[in-house]
Amino acid sequence: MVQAWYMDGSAEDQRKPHRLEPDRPVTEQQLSELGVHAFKLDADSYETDPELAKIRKENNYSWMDIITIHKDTLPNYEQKLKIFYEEHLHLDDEIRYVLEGSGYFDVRDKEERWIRISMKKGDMITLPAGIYHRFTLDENNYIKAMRLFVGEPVWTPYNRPADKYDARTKYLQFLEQKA
Ligand code: KMT
Ligand code: NI
Repeated sequence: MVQAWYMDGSAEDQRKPHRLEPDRPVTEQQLSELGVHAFKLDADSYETDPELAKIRKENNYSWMDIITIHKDTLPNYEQKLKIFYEEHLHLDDEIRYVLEGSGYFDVRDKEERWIRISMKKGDMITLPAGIYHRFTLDENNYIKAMRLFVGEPVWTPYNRPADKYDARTKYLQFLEQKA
């Protein structure tokens, strides 16, 4: 099961865990109420894994690439990390599958509190269109992840505030109907 927890408010290094004290863990059930879904797959066999093939087929994740985030491999590393950590949303789902290394996806809950999701090798996550979120490396400073998309990818992040978009309105309606 993916590990997730409420964050503290400290401005310390974003790569640190920032666990609230006392600890407030977040379950996969709580994440799914926010429209966030986490799965575990066998990352060593991603090239031939029938489970991954099934997920891609059932969800029309026709497009994929692999991104390696490390200071020696990613062009404009520092700048990209800054962009990833700006609170933003997308007009489409964000789907990531960790093949190596690790990192954190932070998502806002219904009361706008930050939840930190620890993503390690084998973890797949789907963030719904319209959810405010951000990404950071952790203290290992390395992640290799598959990015999946339905059709031709559009990566545009809309930094908060981005409330005028249809994807945001729809996401808020989804939360309402869950409440
Ligand atoms: C994103 O959109 O925030 C990213 O692609 C982050 C890196 S994927 C682990
Ligand atoms: Ni994003």
